Amino acid sequence: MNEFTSKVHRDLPATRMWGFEAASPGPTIEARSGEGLLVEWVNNLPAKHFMPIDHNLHGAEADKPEVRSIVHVHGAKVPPESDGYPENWYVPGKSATYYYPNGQDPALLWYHDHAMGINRLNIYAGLFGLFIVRDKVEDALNLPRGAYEIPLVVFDRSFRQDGQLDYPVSGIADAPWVPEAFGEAMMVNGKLFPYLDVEPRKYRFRLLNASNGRFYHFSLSNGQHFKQIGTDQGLLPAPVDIETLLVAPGERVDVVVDFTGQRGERILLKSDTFEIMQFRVGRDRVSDSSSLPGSLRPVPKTLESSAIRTRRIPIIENKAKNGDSMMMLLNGMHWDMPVTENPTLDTTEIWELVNTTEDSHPIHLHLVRFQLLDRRVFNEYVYYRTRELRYTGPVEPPEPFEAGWKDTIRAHSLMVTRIIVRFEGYAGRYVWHCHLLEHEDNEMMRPYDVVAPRG
Ligand SMILES: [Cu+2]
Repeated sequence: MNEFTSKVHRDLPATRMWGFEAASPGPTIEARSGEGLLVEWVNNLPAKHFMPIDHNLHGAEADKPEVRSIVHVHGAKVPPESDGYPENWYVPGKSATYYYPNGQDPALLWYHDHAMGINRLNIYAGLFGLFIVRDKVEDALNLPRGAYEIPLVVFDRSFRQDGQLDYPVSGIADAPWVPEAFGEAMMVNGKLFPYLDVEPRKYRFRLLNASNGRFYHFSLSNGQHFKQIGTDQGLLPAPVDIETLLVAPGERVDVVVDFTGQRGERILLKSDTFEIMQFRVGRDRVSDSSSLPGSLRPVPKTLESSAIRTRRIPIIENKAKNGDSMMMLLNGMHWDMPVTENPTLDTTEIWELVNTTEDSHPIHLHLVRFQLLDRRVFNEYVYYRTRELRYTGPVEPPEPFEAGWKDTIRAHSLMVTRIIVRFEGYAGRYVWHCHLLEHEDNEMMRPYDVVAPRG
């Protein structure tokens, strides 16, 4: 992890950033399923932070070193000591060597800082990169690959006129935390408003929303559809034709776009009114030997009957007297309260996320992959008064584009979102949290224990 400067656009002076080696996103790590690897994550950052630390936040008190970091690989099934527990941060001059067994299906994972109380600032400064797992089964599908498989890491930032990153503050000098951070400028793979020359053929784009708080509704300006082939944790059973991709912070989508009929066109990747990037399609016909098979990889449904326990977990917002958002809590609990989620290794549970807040929260569990069962609208007033769930709408099954393996799920506002999770791999202490980084840094994160079965 280093500090460096980077030209994000030809019309802007170079921007100070933090990243891996000298890049943000950092170098992409490629791994094969079942082949482990060791990474030494070296903190070579300066001693002073350049983002507004809020010392009121738990874990970021004034007696803590300003610059601390620890790396977590989002979506990786790893032993607890290699997962990057938020309190195990280390300072410049130190490093940690983590083991990634990669005993999991092919997927686009991503590594990023996870340091307690300043995670949102370290990631905004640039501490993230991609980690791709592959295997023979996926290779055999003959999807577009090599130069035709392109990761697109999308995130928003604000810049000052001198080209430097601008992170929003509350206006209260000794309490700068803001409940949500949105940038005005859209970045892809570390560049501002980039374009990509493409050939008139199929491409595989692996999209990651690495924003602190912004949700995207990706679409193409010519009305062309995406073929979505995968979710966070790997391939869908079959491609899904989709016009708009809704992607929350931390989520990934894997798509194929066919530019064959678009020779000479310029096509924008858009989100609502934002223009994200441009595809410039070549005029010359090319041959394309890649394929988009009708079936990809089976995703066996985890049956509700296999769950040994259902946990009902409210998501609650605490407001200040003036109505401002103070913090949002999982299960009404702060980070340093005793562990309440303690599933047994190799068992399956249903988690009912009862979102009583006005925000949609992307909820991420470390270690595991899971499936979305359904979502359902409920009466929040009855719930507040009695803690009873009175449903006021029909059961909404997963959309076809989220009917695969997930590790981050949108818990929609005023809905119950039910996921089914098998806790496999390792016993030990992990975390689960909201992936809106401003929420996560302000108590919307909880430790959880995977408990080894007795005997
Ligand atoms: Cu949240």
